[in-house]
Amino acid sequence: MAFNYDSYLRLEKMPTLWCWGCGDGIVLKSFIRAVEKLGLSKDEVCVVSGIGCSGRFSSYVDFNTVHTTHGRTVAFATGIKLANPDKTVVCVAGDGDALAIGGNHTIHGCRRNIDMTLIVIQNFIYGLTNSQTSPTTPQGMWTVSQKAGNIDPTFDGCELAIAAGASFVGRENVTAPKKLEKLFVEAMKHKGFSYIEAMSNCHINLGRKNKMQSAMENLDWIDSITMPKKKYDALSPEEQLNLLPTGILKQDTEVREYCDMYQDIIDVHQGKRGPITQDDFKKKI
Ligand SMILES: Cc1ncc(C[n+]2csc(CCOP(=O)(O)OP(=O)(O)O)c2C)c(N)n1
Repeated sequence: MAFNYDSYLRLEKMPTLWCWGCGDGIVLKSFIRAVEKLGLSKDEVCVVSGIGCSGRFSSYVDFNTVHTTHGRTVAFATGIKLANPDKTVVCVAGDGDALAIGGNHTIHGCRRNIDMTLIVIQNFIYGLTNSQTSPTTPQGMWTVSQKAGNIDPTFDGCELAIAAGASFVGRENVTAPKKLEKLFVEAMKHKGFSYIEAMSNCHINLGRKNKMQSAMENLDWIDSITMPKKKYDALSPEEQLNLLPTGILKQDTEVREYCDMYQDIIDVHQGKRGPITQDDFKKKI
């Protein structure tokens, strides 16, 4: 029997504003399948998104949703999670949203290891506002803000999340929707901050001006610069240059989660326990 996506969608919001062939729809459907696999009711999930094409995500899904300001997804989601620790909180943001204007919140969400999943729809560009450079735009590419070619060095959001302390980090391409779904399942099951990059195409605002005229050409390019972690790890550092590993890149279940630690503070103030000491933290330094 065909999967019933409709029961998870706000059908009155259809069709989406996403361009024909945009990968955001694949992320949306993979996410919905993951929620169903986890057996979560719609009320158990809260989706928070910022501004951007990716930001429309929260309008389309029939969960508890917040469509918040550009770059503030993790900040809003942190408040929501602390007040509702039982909810499965998921942020959806673009690479501009999560890594440029919202980079600070992303770093500190990772550092706190608060239990939520941040899905970054990584399309290498500011899509909604028509092609400005983002922190993940490859050098040399045309953007509307750097028409002579982007000179800004890029960074790898997954490496950033690992370094900042996210306890679960992964990346998958929209060309592998089943793998993406599996990664979402693992990320949402994980207790702690999960950072996921869903590598997607923006053939309209990135591709057209960079010799990738169609969605397929843009997706082929993404496939050409990504590789499963196992294969990637077997390469020399020189061979790894300009390639991005996919799959689960970090999974640490030893680090304490922020809502649990916050409960410790509540317990201290309610006289249920003594003050918090360094022994309360298992985190390796
Ligand atoms: C504070 C603020 N600054 C700038 C904007 C304009 N703006 C809206 S979306 C966006 C970037 C979108 O790019 P990205 O976050 O990568 O998401 P995408 O559209 O590619 O999914 C910008 C700069 C805004 N809405 N608010």
